[in-house]
Amino acid sequence: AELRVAVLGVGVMGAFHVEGLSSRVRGARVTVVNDYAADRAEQVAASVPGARVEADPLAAIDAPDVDAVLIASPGPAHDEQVRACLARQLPVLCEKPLTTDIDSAYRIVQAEAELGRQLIQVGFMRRFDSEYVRLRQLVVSGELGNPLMLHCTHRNAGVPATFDSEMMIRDSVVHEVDVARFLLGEEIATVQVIKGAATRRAPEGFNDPMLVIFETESGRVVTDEIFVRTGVGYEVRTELVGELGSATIGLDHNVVRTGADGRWGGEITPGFIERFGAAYDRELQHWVNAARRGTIDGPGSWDGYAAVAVCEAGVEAVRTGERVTVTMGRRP
Ligand code: ISE
Repeated sequence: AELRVAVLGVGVMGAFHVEGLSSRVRGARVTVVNDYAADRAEQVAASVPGARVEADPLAAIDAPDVDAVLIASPGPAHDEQVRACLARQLPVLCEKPLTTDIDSAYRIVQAEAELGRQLIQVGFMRRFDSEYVRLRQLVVSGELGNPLMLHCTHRNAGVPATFDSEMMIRDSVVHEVDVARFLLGEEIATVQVIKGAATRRAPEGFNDPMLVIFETESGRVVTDEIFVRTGVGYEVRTELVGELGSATIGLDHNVVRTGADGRWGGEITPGFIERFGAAYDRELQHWVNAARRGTIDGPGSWDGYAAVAVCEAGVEAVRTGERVTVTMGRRP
């Protein structure tokens, strides 16, 4: 039978997932839509035959016509919604961050472990991007030798005015945290943040861009330039430096090189939907297939928790200017 999905939060990401579940992904359909903005929920539900609005997210999770839940609400809403899904033993795809503080994320890890099976997939879509998959293969095959460093660039054209340094860490850098764990196969041990000069596009007192420096448990170094108000486009690049060579991804996306007026040029993807659209769909299909089989196996609550733990240290590193050690509980 088709997987009947409730989608909580239909902003840019949630609305894209509703479209994906309704058209590009097989084996699922959206039955319930929820958003704190009622008109937004109505508008999205109206675009899907058979979907209805449920004003209360917890009622949406409890609805009889819901087999699985996709959470794309703002980060602070995740904790309660994920726990309600666990209580009903429903498969859930939760957008990053899993939660916005380390204790709630760890409680979720423990609650899921007590159930004895994986129900949560966390929305780290880069693991489903063909270029990141290729990088991981290069690491596993040993072609580049022992990986020594990772250099990441993460730039957004723009973000909402409220997007402060803490959100830059928890909502944006969280992706590089997962990429580093995914590619290197180990935990991150320390975080340091260098602020530098800020763009005039940022509100007074905001630190944008920042350079984040991670050190892994084995001592590998990962750098991440996070710059969310470039006014240029969406640029996500990663270079892996190994003992035998290096590899870079994210240089060109859907690029058409044009020549006119004695100049050549191309376009940069404007945002994450254009850059990672295919990865989001693959992520979603993977989750739907797994939920129908009854065994969720994508990036899970532990990956979500580890990322929250590193981001927590990152937020402290922004505040103190110190190199901060990541504190993590034991994996159940
Ligand atoms: C957003 O929430 C994302 O997840 C994007 O991938 C990231 O590039 C952006 O900075 C975040 O705000």
